[in-house]
Order: sequence, then C-alpha cells, then structure tokens
Amino acid sequence: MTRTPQKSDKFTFGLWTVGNVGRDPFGEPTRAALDPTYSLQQLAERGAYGVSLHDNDLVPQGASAQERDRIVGTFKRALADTGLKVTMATTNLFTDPVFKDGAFTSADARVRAYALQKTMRAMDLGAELGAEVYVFWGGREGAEVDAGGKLLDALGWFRDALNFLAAYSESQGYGFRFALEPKPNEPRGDIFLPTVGSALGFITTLERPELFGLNPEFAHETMAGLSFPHALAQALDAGKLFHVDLNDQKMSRFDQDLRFGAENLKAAFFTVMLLEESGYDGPKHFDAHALRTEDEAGVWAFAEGCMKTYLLLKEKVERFKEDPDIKAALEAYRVRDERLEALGRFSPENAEALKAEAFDLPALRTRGPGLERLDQLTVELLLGAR
Ligand code: GLT
Ligand code: MN
Ligand code: MN
Repeated sequence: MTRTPQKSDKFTFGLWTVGNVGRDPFGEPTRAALDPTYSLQQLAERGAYGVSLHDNDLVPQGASAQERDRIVGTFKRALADTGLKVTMATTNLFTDPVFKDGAFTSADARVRAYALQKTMRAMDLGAELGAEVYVFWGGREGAEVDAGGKLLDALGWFRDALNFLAAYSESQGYGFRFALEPKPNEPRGDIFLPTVGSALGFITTLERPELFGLNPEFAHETMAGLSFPHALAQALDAGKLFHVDLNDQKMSRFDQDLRFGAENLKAAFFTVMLLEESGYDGPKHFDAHALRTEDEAGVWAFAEGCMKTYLLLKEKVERFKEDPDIKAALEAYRVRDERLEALGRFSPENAEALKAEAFDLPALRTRGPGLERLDQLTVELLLGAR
C-alpha cells in the first residue's frame, strides 16, 4: 500500500478550498487568490484526481459571454494538460446579496426565478466540463426569524425548484446525479433540511427521487452535535451516497472546515472504514481549507495532509481487519444464533415459536460485550502501538 496519492484514490478538492483566501466575518483575506489553472497544476502534481467548482469559482459574476468562453477555454486546456477531471459542479447561490433571504426558498418570486436561471447556466457549465454529480448546498435557504410565516411554502418552493432542475438536466441529456448537502446553520441562523436524515426524507417527496442523493459533510453533522459516521451509514444504507465532503470540525462551533482528520481522528477512521468497505466508488472530496494563519505553503501542506491522512487511515483499516486480537474481540462481540435468527424471518409459525421462546435473561443482562477492550485496541492501533 502506498502513502502517495494515486489517481485511483479519486481525491478531489473544490476550487474554493485551496483557493480560500482566509476571509472571516471579522477579518480581511490573509492570502492572495489563486488562479484556477494554477490550482489545477498544483493539485495534479500532488496526485489529486480532480476538482469541483461553483460557477463563480471559475467565471466571475457578471462576465460577458465572450469573457466566459475565453475563461472556460483556458480552463479546459489546463484540464487536458494536467489530466484532472471536473467531478462535481454546483451553483453559488449564497455570495450575491440578492440571495440574502434565500434562493430557491426566497419569499420573492423574482429571486426564485433568478436562482433557477443561474443554476441552469451553471449546469450548462458543469456539463460542458464533464461533471457527473451536481450539488445543492442550500446555504442561504433558511431563516433567522420565522415571522415571515413561510416554513411550509419554503419546502414547497424548494421541491418545485429541484423538480424543475432535474427535468431541465434530463431534457438536455446531461445525466446529472443530484446530491443535496445538508448543514444545520451558518450562514443562516437555521438552514432548511439541516441533517442527512432530513434530506433523505425530503428526497422521497420529489418527482424523480432516483436522481437525488446526498453529499454529506463531516463538519456539518458534527456542528449539529451528531456523528458523521452514523449519518454516512444512513446515506449508504439508503443507496444515496452520491458524493462526500471530507473535512473536520469541533462540535458545536462555527463552521471551521478543518483539514480531514485534524480533530476527530476516531470518527475519521470509521469514516474511511465505511467508505472503503461499502464499495463507495465516487470522489473523495475534501471540502476544507488551510487555517487563516497560513500562507500558500500552508495551503499545499493542508491539501497534502488531507490525502495523506486518508491513506494512513486506510492502512489502519486494513490492519484493523487483520489484527488477531481485534478479530477475536469482534467475533466475541457478535453473538450468532442461527435458530433464533431464522425465527426472525416472519411466518405465522415463526411468530408463534418466537412468542413461546424462553430466554435466559439473567445471562443476557450480565454479559459484557467487551467494547472497552475493543475500543482500547482501536486506540492502540491508531496510536501505532499495534
Ligand atoms: C461552501 C460550503 C460547503 C459547500 C460548498 C458547495 S460551498 O464553502 O461551506 O460546505 O459544500 O456549495
Ligand atoms: Mn462546510
Ligand atoms: Mn461542503
């Protein structure tokens, strides 16, 4: 196993991640903006597979048609030169003040229509660049106050917009798979569809649910105090893991977008285990940025760090599976009983037999499943002691 990123690892970065200039609500940028073609070269040298982008990460807001075509032409040549792919595209529906009270869920029909127009154009760009997944992160779809009384309408407007855009994609033959990216708050006080579970429920109400899945983000579930591995498992179980945003975050803080594995190493380990063992084949997309303290060298240290930590954790997943003590502890943890498991498949006879079954409850109550030891073995493994 190699610790050098390979194309086959499918590591990708948003242009906005390495391009983050270190602006925060209290301070000006600390780094110069990077030219997108320069980012492509730097990422290709480090073994990345591709990039993702918002329309305006590449084409500035308000650019003329000629300007757009010139920028896109240059970018396409850089893609060909570096061999990088554009794996995911999305729309910036949050920077322009026009979206201050929502895009698809704005109470102003003119803003909703403009959001559709901007997204169709961004989908045209994404399709032209070869993206297969299209992300909807509803950063401004939310509220600070509910006095406007639009909670139910907003969900309906959101649904109408997603139905419209899926139909547009199909009518153009783009073949996009759409991934909803939940987040609990920031920049809005409360964002609609705040968690993986909320988005999964909402998808079932769409006209073409099979075209929609999830782009869960490690930091977003963690901000809400939830477990990212649990959310990831639920998306996988539903067959809805269309894309994934890997990063890190302290619980219940502002949106930190830390380097993958920087904060919650155990959760990062179980994240890698789920991705590697589930057969997930999509991009492993890092949606984070270098600390605001850093210069450009720090940006590339951040990008290399995300990929290296993933690969190191992947090695640990292999070791976890091979370690004899862990294997034995796992076997002891899972108690098999073929007869009782067969009774768990419903038939009237099985139901009767199960009702009549006598259980040794004192033994079940007092059995220790060995999780303290198993978890300590995991910690020792992660610390390099096994
Ligand atoms: C923004 C946000 C991310 C989303 C991006 C997609 S943009 O940086 O913090 O979590 O994935 O729009
Ligand atoms: Mn984020
Ligand atoms: Mn994200």
